[in-house]
Amino acid sequence: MPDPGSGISVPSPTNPNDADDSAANAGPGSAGLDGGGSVVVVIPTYNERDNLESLVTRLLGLDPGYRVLVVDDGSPDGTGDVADALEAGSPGRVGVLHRPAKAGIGPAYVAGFRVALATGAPLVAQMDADLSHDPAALATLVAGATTHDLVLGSRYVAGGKTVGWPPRRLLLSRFGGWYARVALGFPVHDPTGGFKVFRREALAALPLDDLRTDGYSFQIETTWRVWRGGGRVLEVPITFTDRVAGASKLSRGIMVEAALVVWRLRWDGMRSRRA
Ligand SMILES: Nc1nc2c(ncn2[C@@H]2O[C@H](COP(=O)(O)OP(=O)(O)O)[C@@H](O)[C@H]2O)c(=O)[nH]1
Ligand SMILES: [Mg+2]
Repeated sequence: MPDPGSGISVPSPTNPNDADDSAANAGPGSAGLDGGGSVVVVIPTYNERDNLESLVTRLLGLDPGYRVLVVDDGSPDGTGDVADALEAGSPGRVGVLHRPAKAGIGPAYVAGFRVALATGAPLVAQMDADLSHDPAALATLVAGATTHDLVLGSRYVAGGKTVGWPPRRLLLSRFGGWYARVALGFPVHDPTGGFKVFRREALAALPLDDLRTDGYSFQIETTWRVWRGGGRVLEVPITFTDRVAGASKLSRGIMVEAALVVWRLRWDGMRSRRA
C-alpha cells in the first residue's frame, strides 16, 4: 500500500511542468487514451445513449487533466457508437472499450480499471453513466485523494442526499448499506455507491483477477478490500439524483447476491486478519 501520509500531487496541465507528456500515447492496452491524464474516469454503460454525451462533455470541461474511459457491453441502443463519436471528437482524452455482450458491471469495471492503470494516471475514478452522479462533484472526491487511498461519494453521511427515489427504494438502499456495514464490521456508511476515486496504488493492490462480484456487491468488495488492506477511506457527501433517461439495470438477483457476498467476504477476512 502507499504511504498514507505522503499525499499525491494531481498533475494539472495548467502547470507547465506537467504538460510535457500530455500528448504521449500511453501505449498498448490504453484503449486510445494518452498518458497525460491526472484522472481516468471509468464509466460502464449499457443502453445509456441519452445520457452519455452530456456526462462526458461535462467531465472533459472540468479539468484538462481528466480522461474518460467508456466500457460498453454491446448496448443495443447504440451507446457504443455515441462513445466512438466522443472519442473521435476528443482523441487521447476519451477511450472506449467495446465488450461483445452484457456481462455485468463488475467485469466491466475490472476491464476498465486495467486500462486506466495502463495509462499511468495517478488517480482512477468510477461513476455511473446515467447522471445520477453529478460530474461537478468529482473535484471534491479528487481533492480527498490527496490524503486518502479511496474516496467515496456518500449519500448517507451528513450533507449527502438522494433525490427522486421512492421511499421503498431508499429504504432498501439504506438497509443494504447498514447490513453490509454491520456484517463486515467496517465503518462505511454507503458501501454500495458507485461514485469513487482510487489512488492508483490502492487500485493496483486489489486482486483484479479474483474479483467475481457484480452490481452492489462489487462496490462493497472493492471498498472493503482497500480498507482491510490498511487503505485510508474517506466518505464525502454527494447528492444522488435518480436517472431521468433510460432504465435501471438493477435486478433482484443483484441484491440477493450482495446479501450473500458480505458473508463470504467476512469469511475471507477471518481467514486472513486485517493487517
Ligand atoms: N458495461 C456495463 N455497464 C452496465 C451493466 N449493467 C449496468 N451498467 C451500467 O452501470 C451503471 C449503473 O447501472 P444502473 O442501471 O444505473 O444501476 P442503478 O443506479 O443501481 O439503478 C450505469 O452506467 C449502467 O449503464 C453491464 O452489464 N455492463
Ligand atoms: Mg443508476
